[in-house]
Amino acid sequence: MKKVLTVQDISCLGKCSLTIALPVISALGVETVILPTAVLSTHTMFKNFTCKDLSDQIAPITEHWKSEGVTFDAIYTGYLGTVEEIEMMKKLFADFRREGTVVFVDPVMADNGKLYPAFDTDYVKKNAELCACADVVVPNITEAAFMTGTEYREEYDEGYIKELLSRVSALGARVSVITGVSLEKGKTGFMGYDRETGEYGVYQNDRVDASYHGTGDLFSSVCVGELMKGLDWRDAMRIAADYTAHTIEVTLKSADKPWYGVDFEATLPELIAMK
Ligand code: PXL
Repeated sequence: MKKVLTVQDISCLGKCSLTIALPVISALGVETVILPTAVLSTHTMFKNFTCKDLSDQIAPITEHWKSEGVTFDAIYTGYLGTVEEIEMMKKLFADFRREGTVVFVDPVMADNGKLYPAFDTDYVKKNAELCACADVVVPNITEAAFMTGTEYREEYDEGYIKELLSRVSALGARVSVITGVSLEKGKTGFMGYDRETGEYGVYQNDRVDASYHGTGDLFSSVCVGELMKGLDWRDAMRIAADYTAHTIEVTLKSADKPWYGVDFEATLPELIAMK
């Protein structure tokens, strides 16, 4: 059985990060090892959430794993929180990377042209360094613009996305994918570039007019699970894009609380059957 390590926070209530990655990747038939970087009472869309940093646990936990001779088929990092933790990820990649290990970095830090409140330019710089150590990176347009010092545009064309892609690709990952890309009115999806083959991958599905917390984590978790099933990155990401859009549609039919998260539990059986 394939084994993935995912490193991100655990927000106990509300759906994002580890409470999505663990059930989703497991449902795809892949063993999911977790390394929680912080424990929060809820995700950050709630008021008055508590947060306990767990970065002092990263070294002892990973040292124990090393003494057990543990290896991973993929390492997937999401929301991390501090520059120190990002730095620790570089060491973790070096310690656990083997021939064929897929290092997948989702540099969660910004959206809609803005950094999340907790982050600054040092955090952006560190994330760009982390992307340089990865095999696959999946920034959204805002994250890609910040990491490459490119102007963020709300209105853009394929030329702008290709320029962003070439700059993200220059950071060093083999596959660079920009998410949340809309190349036609009413559509959304991704555009990616494979540095080894020089090929682009573009996928657009119907845009669901709603924005839910945690959907980026859902997209990335599905990508990682599907990559572990042996799919090509373009197919893995097409399934992830379709599944995420479908799950948003299903969630729209229930109570309206976009800040809480999506009802992925209702759609997991469909994900398992998707090709
Ligand atoms: O969904 C990404 C994410 C994960 N974890 C925490 C977050 C966010 C995004 O805001 O705040 C704690």
